[in-house]
Amino acid sequence: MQRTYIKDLKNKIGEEIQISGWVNVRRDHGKLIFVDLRDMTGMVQMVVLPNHKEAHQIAEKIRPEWVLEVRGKVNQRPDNMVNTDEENGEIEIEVLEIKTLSEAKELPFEKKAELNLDTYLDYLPLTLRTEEKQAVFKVQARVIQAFRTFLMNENFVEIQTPKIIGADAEGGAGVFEVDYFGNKVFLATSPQFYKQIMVGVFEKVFTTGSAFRAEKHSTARHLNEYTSLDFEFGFIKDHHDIMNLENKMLKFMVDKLKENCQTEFDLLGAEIPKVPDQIPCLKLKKAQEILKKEYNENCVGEPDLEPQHERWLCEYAKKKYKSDFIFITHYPVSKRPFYTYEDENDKGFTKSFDLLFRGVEITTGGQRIHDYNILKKAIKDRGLDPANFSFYLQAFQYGLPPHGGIGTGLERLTARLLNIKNIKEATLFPREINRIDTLLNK
Ligand code: AMO
Repeated sequence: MQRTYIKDLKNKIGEEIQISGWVNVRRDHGKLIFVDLRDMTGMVQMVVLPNHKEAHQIAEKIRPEWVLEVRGKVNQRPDNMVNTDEENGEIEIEVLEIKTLSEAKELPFEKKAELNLDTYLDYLPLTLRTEEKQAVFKVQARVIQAFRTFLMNENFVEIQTPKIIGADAEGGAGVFEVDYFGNKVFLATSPQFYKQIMVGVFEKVFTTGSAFRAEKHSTARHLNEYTSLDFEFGFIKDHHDIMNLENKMLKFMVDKLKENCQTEFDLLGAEIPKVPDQIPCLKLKKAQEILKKEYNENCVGEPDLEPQHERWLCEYAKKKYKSDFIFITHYPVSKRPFYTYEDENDKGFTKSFDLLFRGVEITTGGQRIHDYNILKKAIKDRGLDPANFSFYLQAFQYGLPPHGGIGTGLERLTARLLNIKNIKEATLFPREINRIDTLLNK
């Protein structure tokens, strides 16, 4: 018999069917055994009657997470048993035969139990199976899909970039060293060099993949391995072209989330954000003046924003512009990686930006230096040796147009979309200083 997915059972009342899935819960009522079975499409209540002896004997033993193949009959529930709040609340499967595909050991805690973060992380193969966690990562999958679809519609070409690299792009960021057959190389902190090189090949490119940062601290917004959503394109006028494209991409993404993920947002009690036609945009200096005026915070002239400043600026953007997003531009040259373009009309400051969303920076982007000699000088000015970047520099010797792009942290974006406080809960298998799957100090 062919398998029926649980979501399709409603249309098969009175029919004999076969379903497969995991036991969510078993409840015994005298001789009747009720089992909720779930598959990738939903959940249904099954009842095992004592007259189906063989099935009943198996049902007496099964525990949550056992994997079953069940033959049964789809019955309409009696009126007094209908539960309109429940998915499939009007039907019930009368079990005729059970085949155990896999047993599960006793669970260490109730699936619905509130767990502390460490316990949640210790048992991910199990704790990821809740409806809430499924919702988080379904939304995340849709975020990537929307990013990809939007850019492909805009004629961008998807590329894959290496994760083992010879020289680091991001400067300030912590870098993991790797022993590569006796040579010291690094794990990529971003796809930066390669996406720029590929502008010389395809003009418009994007990539999604792991980026590695040797963050020595464990915070609610940092991971040691995260997923970076990057695009890069040529023939721009300035950084506004890039911000406009990201703005358009976010609008598309939010539309797709409304289309496909409203149930997941409702389940998690989160609101799909509105993306304005023009996300508000402030220069860093102006943002700092606002912080002083509105929040009595004197940070004017500081080279960067603190996390609390980002939260305040988002609060301000919500109040003043009714926007969950705000761009901050013109960070000082000294605070940005060497490839960042200096604004010729605002010397010392860059045509680069961060995008803040619900209190956290989710994107960095900007125009890049495309002139070989200026870039070489920028490398030297940082005390770095251009010879270490000779491979990347070739792209500029053989002609690169004015270009720029963005990098967005997928997990930060997911966390902010769904109001998840700690980024680790928006990451399937988070890597942090104390843990690679299991605690490192154990
Ligand atoms: P940046 O270093 O600001 O810029 O990183 C871009 C975005 O990546 C995310 N991110 C992180 N997420 C989780 N844990 C981390 N440790 C972490 N570090 C960064 C953030 C951040 O906004 N090459 C540039 C991008 C560009 O200009 O195109 C870059 O990597 O969401």
